[in-house]
Amino acid sequence: MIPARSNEASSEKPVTAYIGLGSNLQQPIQQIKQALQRLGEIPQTRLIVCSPLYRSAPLGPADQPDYINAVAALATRLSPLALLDALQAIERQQGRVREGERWGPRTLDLDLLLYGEQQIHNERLTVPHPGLGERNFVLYPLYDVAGEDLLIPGLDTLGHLLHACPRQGLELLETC
Ligand code: ROI
Repeated sequence: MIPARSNEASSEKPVTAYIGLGSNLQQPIQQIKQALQRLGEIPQTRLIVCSPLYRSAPLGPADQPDYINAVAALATRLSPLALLDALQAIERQQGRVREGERWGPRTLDLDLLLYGEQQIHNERLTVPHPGLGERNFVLYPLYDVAGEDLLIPGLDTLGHLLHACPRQGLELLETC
């Protein structure tokens, strides 16, 4: 008999998933570094590489601190929703409260940007992450870890998206 596949594991072969990290509260640089360490501890998942850290002007209400942003590449055997659960658990561990103002400041945001070449749309998850194509604080660190040939499903190559996205307001800080 073939055992039913648990909904935790999605495939025999690891999938490359890209995670966007952002923080603008409670020592944002430390928040991002702590989160990167925790990404490496997710079950059935390996941290492949992380981008440098960037400081970025807030998108949304301007009366909030600048953000620290980065992108990490993971190799994971978790399904997209199991990975999302793991990301949200890390956000909670680092003091994220979800009742706050929409587009308001936050201790930690972990966005599932890409999951292999899949396009996913359900009540919990949209992949590629909405807004990915216009956000310089996502595209530039994504380029650092994935290069210009990366195909963003349903959109374009990363190189083309970058050309259309000014770097304004983004400051390179340090390697992680
Ligand atoms: N703005 C910047 N610069 N970086 C973010 O990570 C970020 N995250 C958000 C909103 C509030 C949209 N603005 C942001 O969720």
